[in-house]
Amino acid sequence: MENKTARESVIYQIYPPSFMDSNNDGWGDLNGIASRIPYLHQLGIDTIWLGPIYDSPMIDNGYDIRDYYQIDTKYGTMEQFESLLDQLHDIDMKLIMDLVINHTSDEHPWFQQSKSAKDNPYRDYYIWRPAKSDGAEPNNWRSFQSESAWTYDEQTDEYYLHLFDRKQPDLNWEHPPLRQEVYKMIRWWLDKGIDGFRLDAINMISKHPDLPDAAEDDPHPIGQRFYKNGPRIHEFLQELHRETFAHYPHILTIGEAPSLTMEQVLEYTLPERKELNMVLAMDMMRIGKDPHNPWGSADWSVSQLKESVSKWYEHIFARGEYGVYLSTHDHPRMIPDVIGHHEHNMTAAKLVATFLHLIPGVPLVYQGEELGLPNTTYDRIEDYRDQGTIHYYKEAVQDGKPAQEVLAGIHQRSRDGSRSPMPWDAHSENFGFSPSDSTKPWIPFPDKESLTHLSVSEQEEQRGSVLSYYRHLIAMRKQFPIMSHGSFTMLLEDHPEVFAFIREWQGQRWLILLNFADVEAEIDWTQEYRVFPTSMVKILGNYPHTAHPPHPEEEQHIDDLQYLRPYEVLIYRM
Ligand code: TEU
Repeated sequence: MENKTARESVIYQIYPPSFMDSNNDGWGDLNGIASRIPYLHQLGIDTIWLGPIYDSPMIDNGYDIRDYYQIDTKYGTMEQFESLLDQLHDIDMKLIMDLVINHTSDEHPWFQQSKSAKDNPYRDYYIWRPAKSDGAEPNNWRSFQSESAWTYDEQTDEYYLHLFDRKQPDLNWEHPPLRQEVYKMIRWWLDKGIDGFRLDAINMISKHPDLPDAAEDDPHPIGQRFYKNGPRIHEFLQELHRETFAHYPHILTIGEAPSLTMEQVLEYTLPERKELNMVLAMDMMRIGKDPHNPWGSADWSVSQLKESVSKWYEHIFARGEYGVYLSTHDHPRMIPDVIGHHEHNMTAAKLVATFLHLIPGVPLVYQGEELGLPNTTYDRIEDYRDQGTIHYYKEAVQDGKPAQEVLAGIHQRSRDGSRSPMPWDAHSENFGFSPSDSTKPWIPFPDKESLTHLSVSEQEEQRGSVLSYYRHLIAMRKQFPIMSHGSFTMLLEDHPEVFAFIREWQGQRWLILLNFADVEAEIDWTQEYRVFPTSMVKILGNYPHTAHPPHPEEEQHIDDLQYLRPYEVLIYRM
């Protein structure tokens, strides 16, 4: 895709199990999504990233693919998929699919063949190794689920590698026939007219050929330095591009490629390298999380946020593209990190929204973020569905940790925190997620009372709702190219609470002020020669009486602006 267009996108992530159920099985589906097209259209987004909907045993909600060419019956049929795609295209909306090619399900026929015999033609589609001479596993890598990255298979007396769950064996990209099969499948989908892909865990497809042991103090997950950004990654991506994407010039390709350096990001995304259109900037979501312990928390601070935004802007913006997101199906929602006081929840949700749409980078909105949904926590482990969460709970409790303490960590960090169903309708027992009131969703709704006023039906009624604020912001992004293309200058760099910056584009200058604290913040402009003295006009704010549409143009002076209220947002044209 041409970079100008890519940069102007607003992408919305649909997590299919939890978006909308049309056939009353408590599980989201394609017809459910189709029934909500008017909602998506009104939100103003132009591109949908649809989570995996392929045939799957669903141990990882579809990131474990059994058949790349089939729609899972839980989601519907291929006809329904094609109809959804047509309906979206009719209103100029794009659909990109999740492409999971680092691994498949262990129920995929390739794996079934592969495990059956060492001389099976599919053997090398996956990564098999014998035990070490002392009987130990082939190496000491741990999976993202924290268990060993190897599972023993009796049939051929060898271990297979899986960076994720044991039911998600890693594909062997060193094996050319496997790569050709993958390319064929990708072309098949692109020939259907889809608009591109989000490539799952794509920087992990090239493993160090020796699969060496990692140092014992390696960060979680142990062994990653030998498979993240591995030796042949760019050779594989360029071949992938040549064999597939190059023949479909209008598509968008977005790589999920955690923990890259900025130099590495450019290697994935510089247009002349012909690999991917963009990668996702994931580090903002990692703030507040302990890098060494997937269940531990760390401090969250505005200065870390500033560091991340500046880093991506300075190194990438002038030369390549990147997507920015603050929540997704893999991370707890961001709001709780930001929020201190419940009375300010909605104001804080609008602050988060403004931040996402005003910083440089292509915004990705995760379903429910536009409602200001908080992170979901359950009091009983039985309500959790994520395998990694359940595995961790069992292990920790077995090791003698008090259950309450374990649950507290899970509340902070479980992926299920962002996976509860969309609350569509406040008047229905199950929030209109399924047609029948009595249908239980696959994962429970959080506390009903708190959810009622956050539902779509309630928010559509309220002028000052988070939903209407999102709609407004997205419309602004379409109207004002400065929001996508403008340069970025950080102000008040050392302010511990206020995130302030200027965006500039073709003679226009906007000043954006965001107070991330739950208390009033004081601003001292004297050091900021770049804005002083300046007269300006307010465009947007998130406090009720300053809400959009803006007041009639009224000049203000920067030196009158000395305080920001808790979680206040102000945007000015200078
Ligand atoms: O996530 C891959 C990923 O790279 C991890 O860093 C992710 O942040 C981690 O699992 C969080 O606990 C992708 C998908 O987004 C995820 O849902 C899948 O489970 C995973 O790949 C395997 O397909």
